[in-house]
Amino acid sequence: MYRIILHVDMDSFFASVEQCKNPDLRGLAVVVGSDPKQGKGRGVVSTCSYKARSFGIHSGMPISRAYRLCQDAVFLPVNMPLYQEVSCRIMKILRSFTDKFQQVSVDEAFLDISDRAQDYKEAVQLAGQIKSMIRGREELTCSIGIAPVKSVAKIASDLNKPDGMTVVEPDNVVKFLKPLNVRKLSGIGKKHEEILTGMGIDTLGQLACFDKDKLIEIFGKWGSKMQRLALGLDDSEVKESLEIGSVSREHTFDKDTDDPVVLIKTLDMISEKVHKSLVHKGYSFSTVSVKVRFEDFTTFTRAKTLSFSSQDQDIIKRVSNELSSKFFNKRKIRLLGIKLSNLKKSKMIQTTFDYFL
Ligand code: TTP
Ligand code: MG
Repeated sequence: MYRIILHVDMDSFFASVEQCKNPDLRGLAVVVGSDPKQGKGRGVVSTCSYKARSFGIHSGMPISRAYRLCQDAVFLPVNMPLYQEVSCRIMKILRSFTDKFQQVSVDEAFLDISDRAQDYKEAVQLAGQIKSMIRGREELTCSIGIAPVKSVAKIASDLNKPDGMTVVEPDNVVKFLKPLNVRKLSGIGKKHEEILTGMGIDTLGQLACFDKDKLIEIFGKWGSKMQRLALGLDDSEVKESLEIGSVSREHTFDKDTDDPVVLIKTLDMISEKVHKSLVHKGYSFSTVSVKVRFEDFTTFTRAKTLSFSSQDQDIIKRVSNELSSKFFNKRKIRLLGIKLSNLKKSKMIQTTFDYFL
């Protein structure tokens, strides 16, 4: 018997919440980011409204570049407590539809509704109810993917944004995945895409029928997993994950280096990545750890715990700099990494989790 899984993802979440708070912003190009300073700051774009996207602006882009693309855009700072409050209410709505629920990030969740819907027709009706409840209560839109497995539901929710609904019935899974670019699969980033392209693999269909041993040789275990996912085979359950231990990112240099300028620049880049992941998951941290691996593979870690919980990117940069700079000017470095731990959900989100336990 097949399962029916929904992946719900809010549309341009931070920007849409800002538009709700200030309806004058509706229909405008709204850019939310760190250090926006009316487009003159040095931060990056967290997200932007769909109108802003039509100018080519997107998440991760420097604010200065966004400003060059659209000078009329409204630039706003990230107001995380507000987004977490709204997120908390949305998750509460979603939980009311099923016991099998899994929040994945501040604006997305999986729902296994196999027990609630007889078939895909009923699932579509239920998804419609979810959309109208979120619209009615929060004046926000979301996009929903419906499929028999989580990985396919996630891909589907992203295909018709904003305010979309994409249904992939069990018999259609392979056909649906076949023409899609490999990047659609969560877990395949830019680096893996480049390697796959080099192997002549652009689509999930090509990945699905590629020599499995070769994939394992290049990607290890992930090689066979990605091939299974490309075939629509994903037996992972929808289940609540209340705590994540840590968020970390590493960078291995193409060529070992002792150049302090390169090392500090790389550390800043890793700080940005790890911060992005933290914010996306809706956590704050109180411990920052760094990992330094020298050319001979000797590896050192150092950590610092703050007396408070934070989501501040500058703190990550400052502390990781302080902890790792002691290792600079010694031997050549092969790898740098940053880990954030002692993670906490915001108070609002914790209250909801407690309530439902
Ligand atoms: P996403 O769901 O990836 O993006 P989105 O909701 O803004 O837009 P979409 O309609 O395409 O789903 O991320 C949810 C929120 O997480 C987003 O509103 C802001 C935050 N975020 C960052 O802070 N940095 C990032 O690089 C990304 C991708 C998201
Ligand atoms: Mg979203």
